Amino acid sequence: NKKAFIFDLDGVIVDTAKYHFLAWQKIANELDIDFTLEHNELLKGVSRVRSLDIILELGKVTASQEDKNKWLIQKNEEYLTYLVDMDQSELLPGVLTLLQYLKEKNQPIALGSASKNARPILEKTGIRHYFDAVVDGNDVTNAKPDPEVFLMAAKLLNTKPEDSIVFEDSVAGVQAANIGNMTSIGIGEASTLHEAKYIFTDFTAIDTAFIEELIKG
Ligand code: B16
Ligand code: MG
Repeated sequence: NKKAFIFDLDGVIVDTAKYHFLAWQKIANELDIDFTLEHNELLKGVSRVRSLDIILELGKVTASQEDKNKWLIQKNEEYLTYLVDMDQSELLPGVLTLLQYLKEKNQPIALGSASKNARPILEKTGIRHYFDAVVDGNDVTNAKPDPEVFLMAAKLLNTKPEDSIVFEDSVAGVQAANIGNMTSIGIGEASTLHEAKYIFTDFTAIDTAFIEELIKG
């Protein structure tokens, strides 16, 4: 069967997770909310709006919609400052090699990201042309762990969910892939991503034999 290779963006293709963290931490500091790297795991793969709610819940802060909107804008403006100088050097190890390999093998490739900033990041890192379909936070209404973003990507590639392979760094994203009946591959720490079918620390740990198995499987 025809396969679909679906990549998450933040934390899988580029290390923007650290920029999201720094931008949120700035807001949290201003609100006197303790926000650590451990708390940040909860935000990975989660939409901007939901991320703010999680931070406010951590600090037991209730806020008006007006304040929330203000902080959401502030957070994104801060985040965007980290993207200004972004180029291909910020691609995570092994990403480009895998994209090139899949292209050579004529495998359909899609992006499935919660981020509304996904498209400019693909352009800046020079990898937009590898993707046959791009689905991001502008296209979906339901955030991960809802599988909507991955199901939409598979559909655009004319591939069945069970023939789709998802690369994810977040717990919510791995759950979304599993709920969507797709093969989940966790990129990161096994202790965090234990719900994934396969787990690798990064793309350099994946060999071509494994990819060939996925293509044939
Ligand atoms: P934005 P992904 C997600 O992207 C991030 O993991 C998450 O931390 C972020 O809050 C979300 O995108 C929304 O991003 O504020 O740029 O719209 O991991 O699904 O590629
Ligand atoms: Mg991610």
